[in-house]
Amino acid sequence: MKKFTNVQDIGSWRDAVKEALEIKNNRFAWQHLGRNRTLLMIFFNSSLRTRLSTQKAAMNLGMNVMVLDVNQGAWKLETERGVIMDGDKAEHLLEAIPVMGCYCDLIGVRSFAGLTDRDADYQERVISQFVRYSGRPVFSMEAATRHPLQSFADLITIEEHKIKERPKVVLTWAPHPKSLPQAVANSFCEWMNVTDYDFVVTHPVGYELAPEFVGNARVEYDQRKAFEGADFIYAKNWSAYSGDNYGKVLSMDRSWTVDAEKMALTDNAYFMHCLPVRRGMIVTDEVIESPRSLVIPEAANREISAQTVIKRMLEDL
Ligand code: AN0
Ligand code: CP
Repeated sequence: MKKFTNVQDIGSWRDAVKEALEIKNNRFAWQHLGRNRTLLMIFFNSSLRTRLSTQKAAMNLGMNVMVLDVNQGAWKLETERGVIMDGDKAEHLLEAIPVMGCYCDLIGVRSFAGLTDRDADYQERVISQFVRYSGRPVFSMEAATRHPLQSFADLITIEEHKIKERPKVVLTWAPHPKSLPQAVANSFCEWMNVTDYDFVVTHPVGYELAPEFVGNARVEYDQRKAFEGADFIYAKNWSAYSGDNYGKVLSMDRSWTVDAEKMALTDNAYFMHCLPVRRGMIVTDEVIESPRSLVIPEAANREISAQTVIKRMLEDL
């Protein structure tokens, strides 16, 4: 594997989950692959899970790991070509990327959407420059429009817990005080849409996601109706995608918070969220602490999704 930025890059999802579960059962069996190999993780944004799980995954494979927090101690990077660099940015990505490529064998990049210029975000300008100019295999640790390591971990978690061949999986918008990217929701849609699950998306009017991500999913504006008979409830906030409202918070309506009364409409569904989560806004304490909450196993599977991707990249070096 030379690149991991979207669901297509993983190939067969069933083979990928099978391989992930083999790795989970024997995570130190491929230590030889990473010997004398170096992973460079580059963060333009904060992280807890991605940072720790990806480093752990690389260490399980015997790799050395270097981490660069671009906003803490590195030169401020210009990302647009053709600008006169007379401001506060001391270095251009077009030099920084090939330089970083010189010091490592694989690169992981986290670079969130800016949420001001929709076209720029949806063209994935930052991660695509890493793919093009680093000379190394590159994987996304959440880019502007997708978070594939998260979605892969979510898929593994659903496969481990489902009791029906075709479970009903519901992605629900939930309120949050800050503008958040659509990346986690987009990516979850993209990964659910390659499975044969019964997949439903529910959100208030105005929070429609990009049609290329929604695909053939059923969109249901009535959250309670969407929850009926569900096997998995996947909560996430995202800011508006549509037109002039791009990146805006249109509503903080707490009637969309996932609570026990709404979970009672489901078929004893599991609750999922990628974390970090705001209690009282996205979900009540009662639901996230209940035995049906999968948030911790889901986070644990981030190590496994990362290890599967890194293993495949090492095998192809
Ligand atoms: C980020 C987001 O919504 O994309 C990261 C989630 C994994 N969340 C926050 O910034 C709170
Ligand atoms: N779920 C996730 O990606 O968490 P972090 O932002 O803490 O890495």
